[in-house]
Amino acid sequence: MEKTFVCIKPDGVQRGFIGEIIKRFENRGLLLGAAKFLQVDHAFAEKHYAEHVGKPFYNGLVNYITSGPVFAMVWVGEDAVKLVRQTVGATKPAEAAPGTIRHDFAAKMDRNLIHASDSPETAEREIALWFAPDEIVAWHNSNFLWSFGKNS
Ligand code: 3AN
Repeated sequence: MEKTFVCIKPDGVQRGFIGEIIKRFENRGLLLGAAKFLQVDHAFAEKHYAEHVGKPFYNGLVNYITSGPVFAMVWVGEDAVKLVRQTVGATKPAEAAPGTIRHDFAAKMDRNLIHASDSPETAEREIALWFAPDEIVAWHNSNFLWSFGKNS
């Protein structure tokens, strides 16, 4: 099953959306694989945002994600990367579809609440950066096949 990385950024934590956001992924049928609440430092944030080095908004991104605690998670399911990106919504909240997290809880890109991996390859890299292998729990809840079962 595909895994993806999700991080509720400092604004999402401060504004009290951890529970709402977890609920949306649970509602989608995805399975929680790992979770932790932590404050990241600049060196760690630079690793996370390595692909954005040199862009004009890079320093702002690092400052933003280090400005308070974050809630990091792994979510599991078939096509988990795509499902999660769809539930998160477009990078710019003004362009995010109604019903998405960024539409429903955010107003501007600099405070877009949440990060989610944009491809399975990125997900692998980000999960390995944020979680040790033994922090990822391999389990299935009893509903898993009601969300990801295949008709035969
Ligand atoms: P997403 O978070 O939707 O995957 P990315 O990975 O393209 O978006 O960008 C990472 C973060 O960088 C975004 N969440 C956004 O806050 C910021 N960002 C992306 N493009 C810009 C831009 N043109 N100007 C300012 N900030 C940006």
